[in-house]
Amino acid sequence: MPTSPAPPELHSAFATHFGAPAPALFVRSPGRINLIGEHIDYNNLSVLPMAIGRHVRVLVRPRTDTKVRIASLAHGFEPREFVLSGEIPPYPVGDWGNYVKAAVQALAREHDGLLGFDAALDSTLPVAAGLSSSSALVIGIALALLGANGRTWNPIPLAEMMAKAERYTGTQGGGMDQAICAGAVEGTASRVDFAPLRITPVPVPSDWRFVVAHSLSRAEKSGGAQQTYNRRTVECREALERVEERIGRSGRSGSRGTGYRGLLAECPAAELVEIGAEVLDGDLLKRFRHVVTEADRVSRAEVALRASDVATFGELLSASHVSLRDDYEVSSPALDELVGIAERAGAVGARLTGAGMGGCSIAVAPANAVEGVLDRLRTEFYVPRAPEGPLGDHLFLADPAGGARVMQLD
Ligand code: NG1
Repeated sequence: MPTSPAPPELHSAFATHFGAPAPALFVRSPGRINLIGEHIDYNNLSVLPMAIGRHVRVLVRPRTDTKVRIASLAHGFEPREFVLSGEIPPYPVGDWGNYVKAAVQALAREHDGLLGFDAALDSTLPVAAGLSSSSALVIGIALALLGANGRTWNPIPLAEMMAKAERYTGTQGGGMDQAICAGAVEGTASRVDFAPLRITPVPVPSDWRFVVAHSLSRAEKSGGAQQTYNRRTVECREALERVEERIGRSGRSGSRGTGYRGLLAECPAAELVEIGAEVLDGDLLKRFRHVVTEADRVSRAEVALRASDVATFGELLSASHVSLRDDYEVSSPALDELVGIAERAGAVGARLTGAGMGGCSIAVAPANAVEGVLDRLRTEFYVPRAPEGPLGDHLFLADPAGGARVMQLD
């Protein structure tokens, strides 16, 4: 067999499901950690994610009709088959095949004459872990379909299209994950700006280390976490409307209709928090305070990253976690514990990453302190819980990786 960048077990799975001839394309689509800027992308505020070297991997063979057949190596993900069109009826809510349909339907609406494909896929990303396995799948499928049809693609328009497309699955998500997955540059994190989408690579200093630690509970965005997530998007809108009304009345107009970004362009975050406290209370005040202070932390974190100032960067990460825990209320006891252990073990900062409500934490540490952090997480969190599978599935270092790619096989 000629050498292939795809693992042999994926080739075997493809042959078992679909027989000869061999697949023609291999797609690799990365997950991400979000360094900072959590739950603000859907408010059109900038975020700072980094693609990592764990991927959804797809072997693809073009078809001469409009069928899409797909098999996953992951346990519990049954094969799926449907016909490509601009109106694809969804599977029941929570079915993994809806991520496949989301990408295919969106592209079928945009491009005439697309034909289907057969594909086998696997993933080196933990599922429902806040590492964006869902968008890695959506972008991976989009590239499989485009590649199978010999179409070219550009990261920005593809990411914009797929951010909208993924809402087919029922989550009213922002566009961070699709953007970093499609547009990441190796060795860098990216500042992602929205409306219009822009991706600006920011180099990651070579002696910074990012520790990813799974809380061992899933952030099931196709289940209860989806309702919480969607409710937060509504709460953010309500809080914004009330503050805009107030600012309009007090003569600070110009911000009406321009959203959180407009507010932050006119007022420093600290002042906005004070204004918010006059017109909001309870949950809405808390959500508002998280959004505006998190946006401010993103700007400062980008400056710290560019200046290789790991101490300031770490402080901002830890402050972000406190805000997500207390004001946005999307942490969990296990995530708080992971963050606490990492900080006590010498990480300069730590926080939950992604949507929260389970999933992973990240910690940042200088290279010379990282072994201590890994060791304490292992002994204090994982050893007592004895999770199934190798420890490296739950606790690992993340390096800044490049974006999704399509490779032709010989
Ligand atoms: P994850 O962690 O992949 O569930 C979700 C959203 C992001 C962003 C983060 C919170 C999707 C596909 N992803 O990510 O847009 O809002 O939560 O910052 O909805």
